Amino acid sequence: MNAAENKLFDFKLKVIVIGDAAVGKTSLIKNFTKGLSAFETSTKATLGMDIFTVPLQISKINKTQLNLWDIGGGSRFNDLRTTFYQGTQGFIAVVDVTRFETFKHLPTWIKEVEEILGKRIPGNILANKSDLEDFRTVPYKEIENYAKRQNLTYYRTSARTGENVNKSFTWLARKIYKLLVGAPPKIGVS
Ligand SMILES: Nc1nc2c(ncn2[C@@H]2O[C@H](COP(=O)(O)OP(=O)(O)OP(=O)(O)O)[C@@H](O)[C@H]2O)c(=O)[nH]1
Ligand SMILES: [Mg+2]
Repeated sequence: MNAAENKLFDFKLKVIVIGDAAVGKTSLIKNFTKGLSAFETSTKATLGMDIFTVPLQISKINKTQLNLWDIGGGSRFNDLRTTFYQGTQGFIAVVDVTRFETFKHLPTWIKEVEEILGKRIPGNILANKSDLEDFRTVPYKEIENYAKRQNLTYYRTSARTGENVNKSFTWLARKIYKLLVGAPPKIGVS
């Protein structure tokens, strides 16, 4: 990106998308950045990491760009992966509701981010593949309880139907944005 393009945005937000292999991270990002028609039933595993960039209309004053770092979930990227976490301002942790082990591994993913960054950052949990209700093995209540304990927000999503994809991604971007700009001043008479 050259200097002129750099000036186009007042805020650039970095969000990592994490979770086990094949939970649907890339599919969700593609749905968010390219729309429903981008869904593919057969996908290639992400090798290492990919970055997807999208402009967001969060405020009338500031132009914001969201950089989504799509982190390959395959275990062969274990060593490489954490180098991508530096400077991230938020995370989206994805679970595949048809594979219970992907939920079991969720705390490890979230802890890894906190350990690398040395602090808590805003994040949400996506219970993905909600369209595959007949094959669901993870009780939503368990995800909800875990999210509550961790003070995180959780959404049921589907990259296939688009359920809650926009809502969950923009919710996180807004949360990070608000933390960056601070709460707007209260106007009133004291
Ligand atoms: N039915 C359904 N299938 C999905 C959904 N999201 C992803 N998939 C499928 O799940 C498989 C894996 O999707 P990916 O998006 O490549 O998964 P990933 O998490 O990026 O995987 P890695 O890159 O290996 O970490 C593909 O066959 C997708 O079509 C969903 O919401 N519903
Ligand atoms: Mg992927």
